[in-house]
Amino acid sequence: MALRIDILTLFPEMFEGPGPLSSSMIGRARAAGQVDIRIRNIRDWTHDRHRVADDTPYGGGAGMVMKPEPLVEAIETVRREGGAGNSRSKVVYLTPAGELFNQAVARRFAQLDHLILICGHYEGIDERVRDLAIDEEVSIGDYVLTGGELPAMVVTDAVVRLLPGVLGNPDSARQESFMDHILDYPVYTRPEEFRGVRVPAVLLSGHHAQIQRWRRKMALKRTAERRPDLLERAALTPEDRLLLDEIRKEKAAG
Ligand code: 4GN
Repeated sequence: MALRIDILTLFPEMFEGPGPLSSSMIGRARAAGQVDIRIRNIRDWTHDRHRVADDTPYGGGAGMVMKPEPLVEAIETVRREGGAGNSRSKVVYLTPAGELFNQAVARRFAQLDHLILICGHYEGIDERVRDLAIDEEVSIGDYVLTGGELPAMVVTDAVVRLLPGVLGNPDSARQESFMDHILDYPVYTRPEEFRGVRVPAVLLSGHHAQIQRWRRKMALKRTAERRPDLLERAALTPEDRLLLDEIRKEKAAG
């Protein structure tokens, strides 16, 4: 069974039309039935004539708080639709206060049967929704947005591209590229010379082993320069260490 993702939002129009979840790889995955993405309007679970989903905060202060009843009812309904107890499901709230989202979290979510993403707005959700209905809180980075919709799209994209068959990969090949904690090597396409800048000669050589070695070296160099923190956690082979020595010597020589 394909992964199902429900996105609960007060602003479903943010997901309408051609957008990140309808284009490119994610759009194709949806069309091919590899993922079932549903945008759900939290307002559909209100019961009053004006479909009110927010209210003023107890204790006073600026802004509005998302009311608990519609949100919890929405989560309960959507969870039941997904098969509830018979499926691996997770309710995730997108918030700057959550655990930082990364490739490991994406891989974990890609193993689920049902992912339910909750988009907050205004001052956020009533704390009791967190206590009663949220399994996990995730942040896509240390900044504040007007709502959880963009983070939900980011998480969805990162998860869907890992699903078996979605990249056209048999399974796990591409998933490994960030897993080994090394940044990508630089890539080039035609023309051979662009505005005076040539493609590195080794890439035109047809010498496969040399090309592989150069790519690994450039990836290590880039990681050492930009993300030394990643390099510390990387599983480096003896050949990697030789390449890093070479890089250090070249740097010292200028
Ligand atoms: C998540 C939500 C940033 C993130 C958000 C993030 C909506 N901004 N870094 N904004 O993943 C207060 C209540 C802000 C909802 C929340």
